[in-house]
Amino acid sequence: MTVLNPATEEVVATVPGATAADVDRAVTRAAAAQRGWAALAPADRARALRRFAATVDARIGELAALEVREAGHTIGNARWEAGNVRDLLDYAAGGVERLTGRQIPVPGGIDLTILEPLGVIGVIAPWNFPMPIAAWGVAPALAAGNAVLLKPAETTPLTALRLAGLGREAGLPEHLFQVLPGTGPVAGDALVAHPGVAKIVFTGSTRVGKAIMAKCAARVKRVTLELGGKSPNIVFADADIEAAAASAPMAFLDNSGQDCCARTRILVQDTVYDRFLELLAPGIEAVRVGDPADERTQMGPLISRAQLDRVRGYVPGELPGVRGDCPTGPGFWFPPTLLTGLAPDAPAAVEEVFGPVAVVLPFTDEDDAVRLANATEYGLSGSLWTRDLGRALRVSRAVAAGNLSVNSHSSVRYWTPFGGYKQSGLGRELGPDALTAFTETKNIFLSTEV
Ligand code: TXE
Repeated sequence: MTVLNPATEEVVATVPGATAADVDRAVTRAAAAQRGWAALAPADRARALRRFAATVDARIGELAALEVREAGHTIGNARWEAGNVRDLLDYAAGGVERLTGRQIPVPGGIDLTILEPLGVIGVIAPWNFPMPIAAWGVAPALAAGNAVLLKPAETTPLTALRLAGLGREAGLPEHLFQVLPGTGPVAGDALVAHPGVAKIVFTGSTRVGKAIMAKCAARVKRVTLELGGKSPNIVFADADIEAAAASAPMAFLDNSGQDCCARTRILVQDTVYDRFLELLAPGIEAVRVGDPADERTQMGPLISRAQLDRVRGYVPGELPGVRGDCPTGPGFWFPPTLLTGLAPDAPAAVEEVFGPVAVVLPFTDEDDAVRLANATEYGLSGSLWTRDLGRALRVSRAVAAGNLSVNSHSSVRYWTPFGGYKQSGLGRELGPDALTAFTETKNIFLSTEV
């Protein structure tokens, strides 16, 4: 597989793709490594993960530079992402000794509920946040006593391979955490189909997620899905309009809009619609798009030509709206774009574009806002801006999404749960229950009457 720098289209590296036979070998080796890992004292497992975190911490700059080259992320974002991997490993390490079972009173004996690791976990990661999303699965899965096989996306295998190297450098047992670069239909599918893989953690498109879920059903394989989103950013007339308008551009332009939580549907109460647009438009035009390695850059390129074509398909040039500037090429550039005057059910208003594109739509009252917010098949996240506490809670409850933020756009923290309603996903990642998702619960009853 050829890895391109999306900002320049230069070849960064070529990486051999794993075959089904490679996956099979990796599963056998991972299963052997897992038995020893699960038998370790919790403190020793925790210590190993902390060493892994420290090794990542010492290489933040190197990992970030690699992310800039293979994914086109701005250097500031890339540094944050590498730091996030360190934090995820540290947080998971802190959970190892707290992963405990229960004793539930039952007459005539003693009842034990114990948590067992699942075995070998397959993590299929996307390219939009290659390092953090991989670590969302890898860190808690390892902490709970599992082995992990990580299949990175075709376009972004390099940071994943480097992370596996750092794991070994930190002293993780051989074969416990392996990276299998390869294509979805070959390496990804082989992981999904393999009887030795106990659970699949997938982040990617809803289309592929559904196919993976169907395949997992054949073996009742455990599966966690984190799929697309089309998140609303609801601005009520009683909000701090200036603050809402100032934060709205980067809430959909960060990572060039290639973010499942991007607030791409800006819903504004009709009485403040014109004023909000007046404040918002200059903010979009002012976003600095260009060389992702430049510290001042706010937005880089899209990941690939295919993604650029997809975004262009949703946004033909003649659509009305506000557009910023971007380089012409080489590289996969698309300008910050806000579409105005679209019908609420236009494809760009309800489907995930996954580019620097948002729509702005007016609403009349609270019920109308909730109706519009819920009018997609997705339900991952959303924001609402209001000074009315009652409204904040009512609307947060009424929007069918896994992660809501009030007067903020923050959705993802490694210590709070994250995941989607409806077709945005299945199961939750991160947060205090992250390790439990990588265990099986076993109940044992011991009679005291025999
Ligand atoms: O995703 P794919 P693509 C959305 C976003 C984007 C669209 C297409 O809307 O525009 O999906 O992106 C692996 N068996 N998101 O085509 O194909 C693949 O190799 C097993 C949202 O890149 O779903 C990669 O590792 N695995 C999103 C991973 O699935 C398979 C992140 C994701 O790729 C497979 C990315 C198969 N048959 C895209 N086919 C988010 N939720 O953040 C592919 N893969």
